[in-house]
Amino acid sequence: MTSTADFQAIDAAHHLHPFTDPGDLARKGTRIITRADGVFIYDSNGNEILDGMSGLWCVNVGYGREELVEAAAKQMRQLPYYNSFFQCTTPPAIELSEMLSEISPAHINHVFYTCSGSEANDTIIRMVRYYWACQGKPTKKAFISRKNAYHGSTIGGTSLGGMTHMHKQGDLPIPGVYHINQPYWFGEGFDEDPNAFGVRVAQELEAKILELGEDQVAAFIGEPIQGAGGVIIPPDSYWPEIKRICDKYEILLITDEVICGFGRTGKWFGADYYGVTPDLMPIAKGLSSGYMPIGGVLVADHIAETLKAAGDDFHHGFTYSGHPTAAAVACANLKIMHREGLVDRVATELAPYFAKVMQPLADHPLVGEVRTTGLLGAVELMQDKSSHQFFENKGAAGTLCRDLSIENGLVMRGVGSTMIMCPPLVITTEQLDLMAERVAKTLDDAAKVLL
Ligand code: PXG
Repeated sequence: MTSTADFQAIDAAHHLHPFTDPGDLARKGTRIITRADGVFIYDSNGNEILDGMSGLWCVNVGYGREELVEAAAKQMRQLPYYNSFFQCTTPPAIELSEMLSEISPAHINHVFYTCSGSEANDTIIRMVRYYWACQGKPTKKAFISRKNAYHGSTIGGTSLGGMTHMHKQGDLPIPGVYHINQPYWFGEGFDEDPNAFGVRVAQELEAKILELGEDQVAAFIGEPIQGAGGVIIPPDSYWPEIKRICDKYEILLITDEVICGFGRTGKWFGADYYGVTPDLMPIAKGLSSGYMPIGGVLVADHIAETLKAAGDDFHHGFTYSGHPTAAAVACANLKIMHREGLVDRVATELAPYFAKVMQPLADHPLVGEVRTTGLLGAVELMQDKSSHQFFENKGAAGTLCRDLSIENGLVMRGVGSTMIMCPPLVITTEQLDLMAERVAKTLDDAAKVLL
């Protein structure tokens, strides 16, 4: 059997990892995850670690689901691959499209398949501009997004996203993408009433539309709750105000459901949670619980009908759009979610329990705020909470805490100095207790170094 040291040496010699400083990783050595079951992952040294991040926000039904393995094997035996170009498709892609239309809002009944969330957002840029051109409004091209948003890592996804460290590499964003402030009350509006703050930052959208001209603006895009940006949960006033503005100026609304979709908030989609009706929803991750790479764009009827009436091809698509094996696994995944009532279970049982076990951590001397919605959670570290003072080097505090967390048997991510969590939707209340215990122990350990 290959030893951990051998694995690490080979990895360092040949593998460039995403979002990683390759020199630093080669010195430290990669953690090699060899298997997983339920909510636990196991590394090559035999450590059992509670996966508080569902892989990367995706393993909603948990690890070790034989049904998904079977769905893939069965489909691969029957028809491992065929494309959905040239007037063709496959039964799993058909079945999945219908299942998606059943769970999505009533006016959303079409899907365009991709392999990832990034490709979904690139698809959206092209589809939205084409839609407006078909509507006789070809000047409506601009996208308005938020600072610190994450919409993927392709050129389109990075541009729509608002991460400046990503923009610096590769001369991005592309022209025609504008970023307004995020609804990050704890970090950027702490001295205001949260709902007044929510309305104020939402109204930056209106100001930007007026600045650019309504006839230039195609769409607004936002994650219902920002994930990679640090689980930023907007005040309740935010999304209704955004929707009002989009309607007023005839701007398409895109809710990026790559993280919030598929039960994460206790509703099928984040848009349902906030009671807003989007025109387009990029999806990925929880669609297959990460068992297969598959994503897509859920498309509202008025857009789908416009494309159908255009009399031209939509010149866009991927070899693996509607991949039958990935689609078969996604269908099986959604069947598990229905059968086990996972979305309702999050809403009625797990979300309240998660909030209950996490909230007491707000009293910890290192913690400024604890926030949760559904099974998304954040614990924000602070140098001095009495004076609302953040750490000078937020990243160092978060990284230290993340590393300690893994030593304590819990995968928790650090975004700046915010520790974030997103456990599988099959986690039990006992396992949530264990998770909260490990977070508490990690905070104690981190406080010894940081305070
Ligand atoms: N939109 C959102 C809201 C996402 O969270 C994407 C699009 C892109 O999906 P793909 O499948 O292309 O990765 C994402 C992905 C992190 C992290 O550090 C988050 C994501 C991906 C990688 C890292 O939290 N989210």
